[in-house]
Amino acid sequence: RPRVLSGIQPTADSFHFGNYLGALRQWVDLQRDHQPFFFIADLHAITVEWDPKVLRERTLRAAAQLIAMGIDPEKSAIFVQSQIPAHAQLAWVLNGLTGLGEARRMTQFKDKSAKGGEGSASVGLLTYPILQAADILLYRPHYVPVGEDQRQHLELTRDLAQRFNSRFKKTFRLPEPYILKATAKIYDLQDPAAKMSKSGSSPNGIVEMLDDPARSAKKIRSAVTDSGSEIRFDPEDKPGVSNLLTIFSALSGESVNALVDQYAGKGYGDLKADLADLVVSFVTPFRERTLELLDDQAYLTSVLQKGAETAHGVADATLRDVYQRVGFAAPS
Ligand code: AQP
Repeated sequence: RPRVLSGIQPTADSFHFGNYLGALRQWVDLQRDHQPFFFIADLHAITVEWDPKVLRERTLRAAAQLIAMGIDPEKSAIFVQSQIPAHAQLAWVLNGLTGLGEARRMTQFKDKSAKGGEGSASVGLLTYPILQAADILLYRPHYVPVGEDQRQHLELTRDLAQRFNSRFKKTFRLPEPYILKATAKIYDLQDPAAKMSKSGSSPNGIVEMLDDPARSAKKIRSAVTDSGSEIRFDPEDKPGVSNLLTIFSALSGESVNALVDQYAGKGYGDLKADLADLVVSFVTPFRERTLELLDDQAYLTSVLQKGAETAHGVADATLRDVYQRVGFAAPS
């Protein structure tokens, strides 16, 4: 079975709809006929300010949310990145193969470092995509399910894999991004030109999966819509309504065209009210299940331990090949 791998940072108390529709939902689908590795990227989480206690809590919350949304620990290895030292070890090797200019060109680094001025960004923020390349290449996956914002990092990953393979010996598989066009980028409800994101959004522009469902419904009902009153899918002229239609379609399983037909002659308010109800019925059981899982920390820890064992087996073998090929002396 082809292998899939992806990760998510434990940098918020809750995943948001961008994470879920852009990436996590595909994780759930792909685990059925693939060999899946999913990890919680706590090494990545310390490239920006963090609090150790909160980071530890969020790591368990992330595990609980993954299981609650349908990642099955019997099918998928769910693990914590920092528990597999090979990630940081391979990243170090790849650092030596990455140009400074190449790293600086990453738009996520440019955007995030521009916020506080490049001087205030950590070196970790610059080398973030190199660690991400290591995360991926260690497991030799065929596909990496992510949102559109990760496409450039995936390209760097492929470049580094190719560079390593041609300079040393074929070691890494060139992974394919798995990005679903329809939900590749979910937009901020208050600013539909911007990506829904925890760091960029206005609090009302982001729907958090673990938020009080009534509050999420209110955010949907007060989403910014566009001029005119016609409901049609037109991301250029009607980005607000189009974003709502995308979310509606993804959650309901109905096509965007069917929804447009259904709402012909109706107003934005009708669409938003129905979507708000749909969101409530979706997040309510998810939230209950997550809270239940969080009450059973022994179970969560055992899932992560089992996942780490599976991950170790694959990652350590790849790292051994790498160390040997780059010329590190084998321990006696
Ligand atoms: N708005 C989005 N639309 C589609 N996909 C998205 N992803 C994130 N936002 C959207 C995808 O979610 C996965 C996890 O990404 P991450 O670990 O980078 O998550 P995050 O840092 O919590 O995402 P944010 O909110 O975007 O963080 P900031 O604001 O810090 O940059 C990835 O596959 C990502 O593509």
